[in-house]
Amino acid sequence: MTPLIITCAVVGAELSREQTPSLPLTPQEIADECVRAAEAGAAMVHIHARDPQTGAATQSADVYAEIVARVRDRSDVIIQISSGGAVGMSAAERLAPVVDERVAPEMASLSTGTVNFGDGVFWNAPGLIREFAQAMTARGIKPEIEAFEIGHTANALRLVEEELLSLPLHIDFVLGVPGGLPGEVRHLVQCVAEVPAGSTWSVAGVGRSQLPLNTAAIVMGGHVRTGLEDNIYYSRGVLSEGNAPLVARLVRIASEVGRPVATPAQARELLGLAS
Ligand code: KMH
Ligand code: ZN
Repeated sequence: MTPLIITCAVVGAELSREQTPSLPLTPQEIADECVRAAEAGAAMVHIHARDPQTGAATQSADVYAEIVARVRDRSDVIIQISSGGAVGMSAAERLAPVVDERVAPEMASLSTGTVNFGDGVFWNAPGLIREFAQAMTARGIKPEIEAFEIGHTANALRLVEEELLSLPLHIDFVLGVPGGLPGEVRHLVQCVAEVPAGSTWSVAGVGRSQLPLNTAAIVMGGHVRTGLEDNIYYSRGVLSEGNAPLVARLVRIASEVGRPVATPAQARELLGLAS
């Protein structure tokens, strides 16, 4: 069986310490969480930066550079930074860490469509998507396509036709966002049918859909994203004590069904990243 790539989204942009005390906020805390997730079995981390003073989401290249340096010092985990940032950020703000040479991530998220996001709108107009794709391709940064709706895969394939992206893609279906495609297994099955041959996919389920969707992906041959960004609970009403327990549980499930877990080196090979 293809080794399972576990991605851990350690912090996100929307959560606060009031919701979970284990949310990492400073560069040191975020880097520590990345390393703990990697030690638990994650081959990749999806990183958002937070303002060290206020804890608010930031796309400051300075802060990203510090987090990334701290992770690289201690781990060979694949670093994927967010180009999504938080609802309401401008395109230039969101792109800042992607184009900063000090950050130079191997991967960055690339949302390929606008979606309602709770009471807000996560705005990804065609021009913005093209600009982001071009910026990543020009720097050799592999995008992780974030698909919140089934049509977002078709939007990514349009970028391939326009030669702004190249195959194979890596597509992460982010399901269960209030305002986006819901997070039942039947929705995932529909999404997977749209993945072009030779491309890889993973699934992130928001809230209570995280564990069932991750489990389905493990047996379907896809990959998984877990982490506090998508879900802060370990079980009903019980907060997860950080990211590592969520990762460790997926390692155990994979082991029970005979699916090996990818090391960062194996993940790089599966994703076509330079090693
Ligand atoms: N914070 C969300 C509005 C990404 O990281 O690329 C967008 C997001 C997607 O988290
Ligand atoms: Zn994110």
